[in-house]
Amino acid sequence: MLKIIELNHQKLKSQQIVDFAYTENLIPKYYEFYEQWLARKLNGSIQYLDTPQAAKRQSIRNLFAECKSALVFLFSHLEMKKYLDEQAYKNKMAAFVLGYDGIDYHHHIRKSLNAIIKDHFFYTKTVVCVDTMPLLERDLAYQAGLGFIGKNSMLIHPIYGSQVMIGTILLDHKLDLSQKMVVSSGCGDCQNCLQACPTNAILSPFTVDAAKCISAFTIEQMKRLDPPQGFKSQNYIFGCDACQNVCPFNIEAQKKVKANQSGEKAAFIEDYFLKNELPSIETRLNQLSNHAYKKQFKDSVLERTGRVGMLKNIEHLTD
Ligand code: B12
Ligand code: SF4
Ligand code: SF4
Repeated sequence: MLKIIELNHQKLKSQQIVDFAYTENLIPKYYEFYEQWLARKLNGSIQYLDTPQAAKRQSIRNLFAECKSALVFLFSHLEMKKYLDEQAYKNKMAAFVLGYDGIDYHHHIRKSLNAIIKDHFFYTKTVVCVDTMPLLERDLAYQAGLGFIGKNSMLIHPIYGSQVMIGTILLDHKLDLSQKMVVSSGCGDCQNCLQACPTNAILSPFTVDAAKCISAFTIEQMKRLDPPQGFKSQNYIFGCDACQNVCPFNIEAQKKVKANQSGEKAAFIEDYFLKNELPSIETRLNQLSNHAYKKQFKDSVLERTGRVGMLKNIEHLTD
């Protein structure tokens, strides 16, 4: 199987997969940290994390009873991140929004992993996980040897940095593959991310308070709640990369890639939200119906937030 995937290296690269790893370790190492995080109510208004489903994360078997192993993949949007940094737009968006040709990374990753399943695992039972399953994805990627957990709580690949999304194939049997060594933490004495967070959402190393995080406020909270203090200092209208921008691993990783902007949808989002002044975007959104917005941003991550959610983000920056 490894041979087949190696042969298809170009194919993996074309899907923006920069690394993958195999693991038979189905118990998260830091589940207790997750429980304590919930006990402190650091999930803020993200209710779905704190339900009877939460405990499912104690073992991958709770999610897929026959599971024996996992293949964990990292999908990178670093080239888009470099492109956006070079443009230095006044309005900012997290790079993952535009990074997969402007297509929602859930769709992109699901499609890629389903194609791998069709080629290599069509004979067996599998489960694809991207973001939404009760699975601690960073913990799994860490245990699979794909990187370490930084103080900003990101999974950081030692070469490709943290501008990577995680996608997983769970399998009902073991593969004849070797497992990578766990990567030891590279943070050392660095505190850049804690200092750079505009809203002080990183309370202490590894501990993010979702109630204070710009990413949560702009992506998860559709209602017109008060923004976290410090929100206005950065002009992030969707997502936030501030705690990754200052990370030495990302700065180094960026030096090794070429800036790349690709995809019609990404170009459309860039034109609409990054090349225009906020008040004119606000006017435009106000003149649009919810239905028309959904149609224009179909298949992008902006579809989920909807017109009202985007307007909320922008209004808080312009008022
Ligand atoms: C809820 C959620 C959020 C919340 C809460 C984030 C948080 N830090 O907890 C909000 C909305 C704020 C958020 C924001 C973002 N998110 Co988010 N999010 C999730 C989601 C759905 C669940 C995460 C979760 O359970 N959080 C609770 C905390 C306690 O768990 P955790 O962060 O996984 O942390 C684990 C480890 O850090 C470990 N740990 C704790 N202490 C220590 C100490 C050591 C030494 C070690 C090794 C480990 C360790 O304990 C935890 C349990 O195992 C995951 C997808 C998934 N199913 O896992 C995506 C996910 C974590 N998000 C992702 C991304 C990309 C982001 C953003 C960068 C998006 C953006 N640009 O705007 C920001 C980054 C903010 C930040 N600094 O974390 C990616 C992360 C990829 C990566 N390279 O790490 C994920 C994995 C989605 C994906 N499929 O790729 N997110
Ligand atoms: S994503 Fe932004 S607001 Fe959230 S922890 Fe990182 S820097 Fe702070
Ligand atoms: S900025 Fe520094 S402390 Fe934060 S994750 Fe990167 S290396 Fe670790």
